Amino acid sequence: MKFGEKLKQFFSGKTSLSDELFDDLCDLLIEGDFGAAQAFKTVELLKALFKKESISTLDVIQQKLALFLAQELENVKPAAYINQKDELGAVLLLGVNGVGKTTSAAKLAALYNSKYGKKTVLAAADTFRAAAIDQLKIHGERLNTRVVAHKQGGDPAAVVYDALEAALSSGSCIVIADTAGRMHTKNALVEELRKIDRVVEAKAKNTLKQNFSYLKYLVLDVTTGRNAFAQAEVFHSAVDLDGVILTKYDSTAKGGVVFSLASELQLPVVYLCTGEKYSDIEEFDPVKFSREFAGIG
Ligand SMILES: Nc1nc2c(ncn2[C@@H]2O[C@H](COP(=O)(O)OP(=O)(O)OP(=O)(O)O)[C@@H](O)[C@H]2O)c(=O)[nH]1
Ligand SMILES: [Mg+2]
Repeated sequence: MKFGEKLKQFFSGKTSLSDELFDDLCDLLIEGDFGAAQAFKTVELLKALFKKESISTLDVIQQKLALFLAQELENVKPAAYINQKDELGAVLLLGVNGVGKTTSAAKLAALYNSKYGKKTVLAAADTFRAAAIDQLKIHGERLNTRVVAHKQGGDPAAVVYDALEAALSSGSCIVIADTAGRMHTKNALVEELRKIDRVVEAKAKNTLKQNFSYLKYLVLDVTTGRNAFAQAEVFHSAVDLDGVILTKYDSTAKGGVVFSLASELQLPVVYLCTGEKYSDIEEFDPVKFSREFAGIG
């Protein structure tokens, strides 16, 4: 059951507003992967509204909750997307093991092509495992997209550099770099990301004359709940992320972590992935997401 369904049932099962109801709502928000402090703050705000505006019906509280949540998401820096006018661009996909980086790289290649009419180059910057390079090559073949790869064990920054060169020579192209899954607790691996980041920055500044979109997206598996937030904190402090791709929002996902990413890290979600097919990706819509989370619609 989606979390919004739970909230819907919660509201429909109650008849009147009471302190107990607000306490239960707080517990439910925490269960939905809200941080405890934030759940408490949200419920206090609703309580204050309830007293000030003498709200007496539950559906108004539910509407106010959805509105408040959407505002929280809209208060962060605007979601950063590839500028369609830019001839060249690079998107770096980061994240821990198994969250869906490689799948998301392929989905983005398909999306940029179908939506913006852009060519893409996939950069196999996950050089840890030979299988990872092969996995990206299979996607490249299916999508008819060039894949730039080196040998297993190679320098990931060099792969991204070569992919940028390939994009440059083809005129108009977006590089999408798949990187190795790394524990956010391992400093050496996080340092390696900084190196890739420096290479792209330097290339953009020194060589590329055209306007250049450069985006760093963290891929988070929404089913990992609050752990996803801990991952975001580390990656964001290492490389200053532009946004989050939230994957696996297709099963029993809760999704409350989205509000912590916004309010505590000012980090917007840019895409929501809801399955394994190339088309299972959509631009994140804060109002729609908040309404769904609050069990409306
Ligand atoms: N249901 C669902 N499955 C997904 C989604 N995105 C990725 N997956 C699946 O999650 C698994 C891991 O995906 P990968 O793309 O290989 O993840 P990764 O982050 O590249 O993994 P590593 O390279 O091992 O770190 C695969 O079985 C994917 O099919 C999604 O949005 N929904
Ligand atoms: Mg991978």
